[in-house]
Amino acid sequence: MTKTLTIIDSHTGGEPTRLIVDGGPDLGTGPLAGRLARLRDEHDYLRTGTVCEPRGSDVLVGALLCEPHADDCAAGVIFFNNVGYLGMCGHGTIGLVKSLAHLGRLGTGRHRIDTPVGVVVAELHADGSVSVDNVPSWRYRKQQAVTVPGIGTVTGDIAWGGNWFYLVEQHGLAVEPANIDALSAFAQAVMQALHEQGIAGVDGAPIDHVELFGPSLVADSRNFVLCPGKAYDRSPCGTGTSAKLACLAADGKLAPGQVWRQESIIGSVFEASYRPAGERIAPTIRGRAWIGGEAWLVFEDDDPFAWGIRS
Ligand code: PYC
Repeated sequence: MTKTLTIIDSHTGGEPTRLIVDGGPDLGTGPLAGRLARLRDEHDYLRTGTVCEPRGSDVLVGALLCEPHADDCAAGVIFFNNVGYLGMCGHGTIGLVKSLAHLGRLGTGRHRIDTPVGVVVAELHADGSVSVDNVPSWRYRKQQAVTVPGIGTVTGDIAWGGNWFYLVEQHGLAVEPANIDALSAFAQAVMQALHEQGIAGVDGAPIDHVELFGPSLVADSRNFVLCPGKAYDRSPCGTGTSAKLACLAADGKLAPGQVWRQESIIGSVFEASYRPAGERIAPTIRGRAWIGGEAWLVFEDDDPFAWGIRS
């Protein structure tokens, strides 16, 4: 039987989010982490059908709107991309809030959002921007070296911002749009070397994002973020900016409440700051999303690629 899904497409500083509003599988109840596992194990076709080609592309992040489990949440969400699932997604949360506001389901003010890695609080501001109080973030390792074949020794910090990041300041590359191929190749080589050498986050959690930094003319820094599926983030990356704040805070380079402006490789900017949270920090990321479309995705019975071409 032909199946349809209702979606809203948005982009946050250039990075797209496809929100599935209706038509997804029944994942039962309980914490979002358990429902993510059911989606991954029993209904992965939803991910591949909505974000992989021929309907999607490597850069698209999917978001499945769910009933929340945690108290007083306005919505629950599970994020995924061309190769798997994301614990949290900053640009995606900004896109989610914009899309729910577009549907008339949210107004200005603060809203709790349930995710597989905990509750985040998002605020829709009167000017249309959205700030996200992200999950507690922290630096796990300072200046961890990795030997990268063909490149040499690279050093970077390992930090958690809702996903695991390896953050590199010294790489010898210009962080400019004209250099995206070289930045991608470098970051992919680093990611592969990290995996091969068993350099990981807590409990061996794979580091699935590599973040490279350079100077910016309009912000405090410009970044290039390689995502797990080898696409680069067009936005400054909410979880990556949270990881960056954790490193700056740990080095005593950014005071609580001080604003850090993070520019993306294509020139979009997030504003970020943090509050101390014990050994960790509580980051807030502010950015803007825009609606790109409202549609029904149609999955025909006899379409051999109805549920996507796996990356
Ligand atoms: O904004 O956190 C983010 C994000 C993660 C992957 C792509 N964007």
